[in-house]
Amino acid sequence: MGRLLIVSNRLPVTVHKRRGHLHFEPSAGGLATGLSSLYKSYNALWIGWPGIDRKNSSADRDEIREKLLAQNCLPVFLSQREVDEYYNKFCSATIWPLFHYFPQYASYSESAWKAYEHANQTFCDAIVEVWQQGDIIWVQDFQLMLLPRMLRSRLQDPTIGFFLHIPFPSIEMFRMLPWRTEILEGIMASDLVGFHTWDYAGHFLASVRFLLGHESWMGRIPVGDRSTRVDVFPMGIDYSRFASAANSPEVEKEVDKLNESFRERRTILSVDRLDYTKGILQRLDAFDLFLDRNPQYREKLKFVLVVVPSRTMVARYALLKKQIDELVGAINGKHGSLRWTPITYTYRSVPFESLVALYRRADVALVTPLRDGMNLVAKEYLASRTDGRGVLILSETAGAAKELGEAVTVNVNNEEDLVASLETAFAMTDAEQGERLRVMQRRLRRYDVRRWAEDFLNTLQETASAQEELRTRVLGAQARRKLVKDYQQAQRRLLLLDYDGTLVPFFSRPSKAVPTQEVLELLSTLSNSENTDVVLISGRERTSLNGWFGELHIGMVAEHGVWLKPKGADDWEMFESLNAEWKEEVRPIFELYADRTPGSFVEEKDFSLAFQYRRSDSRLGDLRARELVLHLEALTTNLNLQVLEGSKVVEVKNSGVNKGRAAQRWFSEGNYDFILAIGDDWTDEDTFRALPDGAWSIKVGFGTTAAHYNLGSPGKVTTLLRDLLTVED
Ligand code: ADQ
Repeated sequence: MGRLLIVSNRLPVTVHKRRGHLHFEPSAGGLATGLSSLYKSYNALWIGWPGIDRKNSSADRDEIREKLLAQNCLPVFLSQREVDEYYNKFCSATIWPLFHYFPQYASYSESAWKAYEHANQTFCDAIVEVWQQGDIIWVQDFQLMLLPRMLRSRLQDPTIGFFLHIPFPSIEMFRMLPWRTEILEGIMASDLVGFHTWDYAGHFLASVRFLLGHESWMGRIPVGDRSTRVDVFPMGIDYSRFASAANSPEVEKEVDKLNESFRERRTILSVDRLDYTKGILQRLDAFDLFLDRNPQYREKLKFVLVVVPSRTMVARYALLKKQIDELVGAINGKHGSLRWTPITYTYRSVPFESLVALYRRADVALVTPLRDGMNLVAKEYLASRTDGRGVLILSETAGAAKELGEAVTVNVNNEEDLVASLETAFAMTDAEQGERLRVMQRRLRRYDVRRWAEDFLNTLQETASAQEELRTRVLGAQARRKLVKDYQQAQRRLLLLDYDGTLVPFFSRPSKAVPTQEVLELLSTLSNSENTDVVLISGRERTSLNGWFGELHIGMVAEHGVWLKPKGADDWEMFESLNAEWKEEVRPIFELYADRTPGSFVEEKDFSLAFQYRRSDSRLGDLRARELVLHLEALTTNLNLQVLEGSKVVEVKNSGVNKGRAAQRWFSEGNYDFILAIGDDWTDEDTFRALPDGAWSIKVGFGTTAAHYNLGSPGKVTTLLRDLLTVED
């Protein structure tokens, strides 16, 4: 296996220049702290910005590079101006607010977007320089959403994973972004896309479906000759680091100091990066109200508010800082006394041991972001409570709430709820605290940051191998040449061709899928070639096929094998005698589902009924289809009928009739030495399975199939058919 290239905006090491000397310090933030503890154990190279202006560092660049490389880090140098435009404007003032459901804070600037593109390009150049075949690239977060696509266009079949650490918002938010298509296409070039929760993954899939028109199947989105997998990996923490630090003498000493200063008082702790998404002001307001309502707690508790400076260059953050300062002052003024200051406020990064000591000393952790991708502070608090005490109050809108059901969860917009949660926390018995903690701790210990990374990387490897398999199944140049040669040298040929989705793409209404002139001419030329039989095997009813292809010298199969029309025959014949009385009973059920599903309709053929929902909202359509199938299965057990689910269609027909049995009629009668079957959906699988050895079979699109090869689209099928007719010199 090659190396692991981790790519993120910031390196886990930040470089500062003070009084002419370079200093290398660990970076802050969830991603850096999470991944840095484990990347050293992989054969990894971490690629990112070292946090120092390109201009300031120009003379020292070689030294920085060398020292960072010794720590397996490769710096990407950006100027302060580039960082201002790309990071402070586009990332922090466009993507961040929009993805956290603050559209009113989002600004849309073309020049910031250009800077974002340019920065992604700079990262791409740096990676292209060091990438070797076999290396795995793992791109992190919203600063680099265009990077996967850029890399795919420059490297030969790279393996790329992408993880988004912030929420992926609902389509109603995401569609507001002027560059939404570019962003989606950028991410979609990855082999694997990871999110913290199913909600985010679902929102992403909905945006891909709605804005790019790509459907997904079991978290896989096939596009062209590859597919993108979307999955959920809730990020964990370095659990044992926190748990063992909690009992260390250094932390013990820090806890003693805290005890001295807080004395017997109960403590509420909150720890955040300075950010409006973290709900710091709302939390303070709720604390104010809690003190109003609960005078018995006066002088008996302490609210420890720790805020780490962040994005201070962005005006909104500077304003938030001012608002927090003022509100803390106001609450302390209102409730405090000479002996007691209710809120202890720290605005700086806190050393690890002090942080763990705070976690250990806090009776309650108040983690109430308005919106948060995951929130690692909540998990760090739990891991540090080796003493089996402590209550976590957690906002429903933090990704972590999906895993931490035993926390006291709150709706942060409901101040009453927040106040009540504090009352609940203070009233909770030690036994209950311990019980809740133990369940959450067990989960966090198992799925720690190492498992998270391993899980992501294993899934990425699996996806890459599946991609490789897919590539080998695609009808490549060599197999194609052999197919054309076999066709041209054969004495008797049979072409079994499906129509919808194979010769023409799908349309929202089946009646619109009229054959193009090109398809008609191709079918005509092929069927007029010597010793060549062309058979159209379709699910459509006879009238459409007759209307479109009646003039051609070809064989036809309608309604998935119910009706056959041999070449040159005037009339259709029934494959075997069938009855359709069942339709009277089943039709009302179909109609009921169609009435309840806007955009759907019931298609009636001689021996089948179909619920077509390609034009419906696809989530509703899929749901109704599943309900309909269950309903029908119960009803049709005694009726010798089969229920089939296809691409946006549920169909009921007489059992025992299928395309494979119809196709057999042709190849068992003619003495063919070349047979080619092409189709795109489940009904064509019957044809593929029925084929004799040595026949060629091609599925249009990707996914599991009995066919030997895949082709990407109907356009590629027509090109292949044209190639059959082209004799090479
Ligand atoms: P962040 O928004 O940075 O991360 P979070 O997950 O809470 O948020 O991580 C913050 C990290 O910084 C924690 O490890 C914490 O210990 C540390 N920290 C916070 N305040 C500190 C202080 N004053 N001193 C020292 N350390 C401090 C983004 C997303 C999150 C997601 C993570 C990981 O916004 O939703 O959980 O990435 O994917």
